[in-house]
Amino acid sequence: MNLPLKLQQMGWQAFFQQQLNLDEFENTIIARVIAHHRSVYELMTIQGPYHLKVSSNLPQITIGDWMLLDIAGCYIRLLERKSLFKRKAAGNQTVEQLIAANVDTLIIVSSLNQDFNSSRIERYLTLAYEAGAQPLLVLTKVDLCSDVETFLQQVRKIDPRLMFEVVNALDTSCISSLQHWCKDGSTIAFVGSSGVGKSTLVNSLTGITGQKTAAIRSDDSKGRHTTTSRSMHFTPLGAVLIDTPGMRELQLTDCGEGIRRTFLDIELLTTQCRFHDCQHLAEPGCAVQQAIAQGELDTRRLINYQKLNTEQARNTASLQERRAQERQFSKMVKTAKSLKSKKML
Ligand SMILES: Nc1nc2c(ncn2[C@@H]2O[C@H](COP(=O)(O)OP(=O)(O)OP(=O)(O)O)[C@@H](O)[C@H]2O)c(=O)[nH]1
Ligand SMILES: [Mg+2]
Ligand SMILES: [Zn+2]
Repeated sequence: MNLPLKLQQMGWQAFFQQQLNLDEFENTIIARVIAHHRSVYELMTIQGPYHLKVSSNLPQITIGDWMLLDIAGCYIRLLERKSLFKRKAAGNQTVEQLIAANVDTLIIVSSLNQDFNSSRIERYLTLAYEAGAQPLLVLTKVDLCSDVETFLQQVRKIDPRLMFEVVNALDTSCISSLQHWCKDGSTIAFVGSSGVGKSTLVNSLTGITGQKTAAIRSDDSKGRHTTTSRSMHFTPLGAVLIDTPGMRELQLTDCGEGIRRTFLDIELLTTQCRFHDCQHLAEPGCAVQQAIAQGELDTRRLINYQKLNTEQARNTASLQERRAQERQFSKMVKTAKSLKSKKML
C-alpha cells in the first residue's frame, strides 16, 4: 500500500471518532499500533510511520490499539477499545498477555489435515466471543485434501451456525470468498497453529509476499513457527490484517462468557438436568448424558467444555489473587513514600 494512508484504510471507525472532541481532532495525531517490539511501539499515522518508546509510564498497549499523540509525537492517551484479545501468558506465572485490540473479525485458521482439532477450534471460538469479535473459521489446504466432507461434519458438530470458508490459501482466486470480509475499515486477525497458512493468507489478500512462509514437516503436518511476532498489514480492499505467530499455548483467563457462547448447546441442556447441581457424570435425569446417549452431543465436546471451564476459573482466581497482592504492595510503597516525605522514616 502506498503511504500516506487515510484513517479509514488504517481501520478507523465511528466508534473511535466519537471519543475525540473537536480540539483533539484538530490538534492531536491519531496513531495506530502496528507492531510491538521489546523497546519500541511501531505506529502508523496519516502522516506516515511513527515510533513510541516502550515505558513503564504507559498503560498496557497492544497491536491494534489507537492512541493520541501531541504534535511533538508524545503520548497523550489510549482510545477505548472496541475489542480486546488476551490470554494467560505462556509459562508458570499467572500474568495476562494482551494479544490484539480492536479486532472486528477473528479468522481461526485450520488446515484440512492432521492439524484439524475441534477442541482447539472451540478454544479459539471462546477467545473470539469473549473479546467481542466475530469468528470465522477458514479451512486451508483444500487442494491437498481428499475427504473434505469428514472435516465439515466435525465443523457442524462444533456449531451448525458457525461460519466457515474452505480455501487453497495459495490460490488468489480461491480466497475471493474471503474478500467480502475485508471491508473498508475492518480489522481482521488470523490465529491458528503454526503451518496452517496464516501468513500465506495475509500475502494472498495483500497481494504481496511480505510475510515469510515455510513448509510444514511432512511426518506430522506441524509448522516451524515461521512467524515470530504479530504484525499489521494494510490491503487494497480496505481491510487491515493482523498476522500472528502460531501459539504453542493458549490458556484462557476471564472467559466465562466466551465459554457460554461457544457451548450454548451444553449450557441449554444443563438447565434441563433433574438436579440443579448435576455434574453431568452419571446422575439420574441428566439431560447432557441423555444427549450423548442419543448421539446428539459428542463426549469430546463435553470434556472440552468442562476442561475450559476449570482452566479459566483457575487462571482467573490466581490472576485476581496476584492483582490483590500487587495492590497491597503498591499501597505499602505509597505509605512508605508519604512517611518518608514527612520525615517519619
Ligand atoms: N497446498 C497448500 N499449501 C498451503 C496452503 N496454505 C499454506 N500452505 C503452505 O503451508 C506452509 C505454511 O504456511 P504459512 O503461511 O507459513 O503458515 P503460518 O500459519 O503462517 O505458520 P507460522 O508462521 O509458523 O505460525 C507454506 O509452505 C505454505 O505455502 C494451502 O491452502 N494449500
Ligand atoms: Mg506465519
Ligand atoms: Zn447433567
